Amino acid sequence: MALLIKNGTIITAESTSQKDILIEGDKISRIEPNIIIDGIEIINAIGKYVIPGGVDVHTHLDMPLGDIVSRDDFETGTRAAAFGGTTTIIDYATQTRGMRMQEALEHWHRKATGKAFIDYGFHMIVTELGNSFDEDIKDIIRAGVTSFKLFMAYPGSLMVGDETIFQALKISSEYGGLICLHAEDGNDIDIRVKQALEAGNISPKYHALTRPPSTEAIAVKRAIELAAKAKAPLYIVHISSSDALKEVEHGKQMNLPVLGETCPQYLFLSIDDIDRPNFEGAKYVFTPPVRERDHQEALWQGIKLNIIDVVATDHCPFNFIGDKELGHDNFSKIPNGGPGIENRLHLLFEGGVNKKRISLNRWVDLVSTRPAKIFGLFPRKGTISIGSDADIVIWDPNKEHIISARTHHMRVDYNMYDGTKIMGDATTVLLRGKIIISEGKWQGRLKHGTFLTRKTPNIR
Ligand code: DUC
Ligand code: ZN
Ligand code: ZN
Repeated sequence: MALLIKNGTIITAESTSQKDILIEGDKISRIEPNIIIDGIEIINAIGKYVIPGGVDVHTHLDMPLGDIVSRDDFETGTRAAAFGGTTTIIDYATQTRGMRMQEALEHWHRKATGKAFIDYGFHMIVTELGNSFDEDIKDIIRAGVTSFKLFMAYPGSLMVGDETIFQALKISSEYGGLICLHAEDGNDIDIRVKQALEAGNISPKYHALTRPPSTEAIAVKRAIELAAKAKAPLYIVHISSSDALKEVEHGKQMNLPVLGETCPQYLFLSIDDIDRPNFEGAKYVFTPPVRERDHQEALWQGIKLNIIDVVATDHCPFNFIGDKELGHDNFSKIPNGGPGIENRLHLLFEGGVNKKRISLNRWVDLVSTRPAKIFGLFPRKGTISIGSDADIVIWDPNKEHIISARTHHMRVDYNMYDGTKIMGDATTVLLRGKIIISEGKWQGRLKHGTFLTRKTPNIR
């Protein structure tokens, strides 16, 4: 089956061009001006941008948290992602204590197989290394899961000590893997949380006030020192503050292989949101927390200066009714996480391109190309080039779209950006040459999202 995309403006991280794209089977086979072939299906992209499908490298679908589970599974989450122009995700599989990494991976495969509408890979969350960690890390990398996440926060559940982080950095880098770190000082935060609750401070905003920027920056600094000692690359997930950003900048200035990720919530939301009345602030409880407004501009600046490499979502949806309410009388019991898988390209386009903070090419780089490169998917994903998977989004820069929980496709009862006006939207979306959304209408009858075995990361 062949398909021709005509008359669009192709935007990649490197270039902007007026060319047609021929797709044969799963792949892009020709990119040339004015391709004419009779008798095949044509998509007319006149007046539209033609971009590589978005790559969201930070999601939590079907993720258990205490007695509840994140509300989107691999079916609803990947469908919502596609509506926003994302065609690849990397989700976090979790190895809990006492469990081998292989077991966790099989478990996550069972969650996703046959359910996903877009392609997916996994990272492995590691909560303990165990006796055979060297073998385990090697096996997991061989299975195509080439990155691992460790936590410096949540003592008693996810947090690991510096010795574990150091070992993981060393061993995984020997086999070409990449360590992703959740950098917040968990012990310091726990003391602050206890003090707040003892003083009767129970409302959602204390989630942010007990995790000040210093608790993030100190952890980022320590993490970079550990990575330098281990001579290993390091990827800091969900950077939320200018303080943490400065540590990453410093690491980069020292020529250390440190990479930074931020998320739209840190570019668009602030402490004013978590302080909304009637417990509405709970909708904005995720970790690290929202910050004072001036951190937003610092992060945009970090994007401009390439201190931030990737914008991912950390999509981890819980309902306001029923889920977030669990913390009505105690902010520390509010499930941590917010929805966003559908709106990443929208928000970065509006706040970045339309507000003239970044170019169209940098937009594509941040949401597709750079994450694909870093996490071993390039050039199969993350670009429009001959031989790449035909994961393509037709983006209409003139289509107005107001974000709303009433119309979004995520299976969650609120949207953190409700009412935000976006000029620009994904209108047609292709996954490996198959049209899954056509002019805004769902066409994805088959769940033909597949697991991606990733190559070793490319951090340059
Ligand atoms: N960290 C994440 O990356 N996601 C959800 C919660 C958390 O602490
Ligand atoms: Zn985290
Ligand atoms: Zn996360």
